Amino acid sequence: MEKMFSNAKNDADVMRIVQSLWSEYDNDANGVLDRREARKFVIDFMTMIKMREGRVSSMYNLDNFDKWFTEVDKDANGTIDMREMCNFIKTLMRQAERPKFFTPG
Ligand SMILES: [Ca+2]
Ligand SMILES: [Ca+2]
Repeated sequence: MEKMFSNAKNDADVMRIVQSLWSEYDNDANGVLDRREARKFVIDFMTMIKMREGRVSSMYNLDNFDKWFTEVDKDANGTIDMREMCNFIKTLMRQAERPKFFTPG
């Protein structure tokens, strides 16, 4: 997973990665992540960021999972779709102070 995201260079890459990972987390295959499914995604994603950056913004700490979920679930329908997840990841990448989240070239 880390390797995939470190190779992401643009929005289309992010979308492609999210699509390829989706089935791994969408256990009931209904096309969206509910809270339980999203939690697993967040745990994996945050573990990756932590290994990379040595820290995680408190916003993305699992203690704040409910806050995170509300933030990412833009249309507030209780599930996270691919578009919402992509927006979250892109925002996170833009917010990263150090651009090393992206591997140059
Ligand atoms: Ca699902
Ligand atoms: Ca939603």
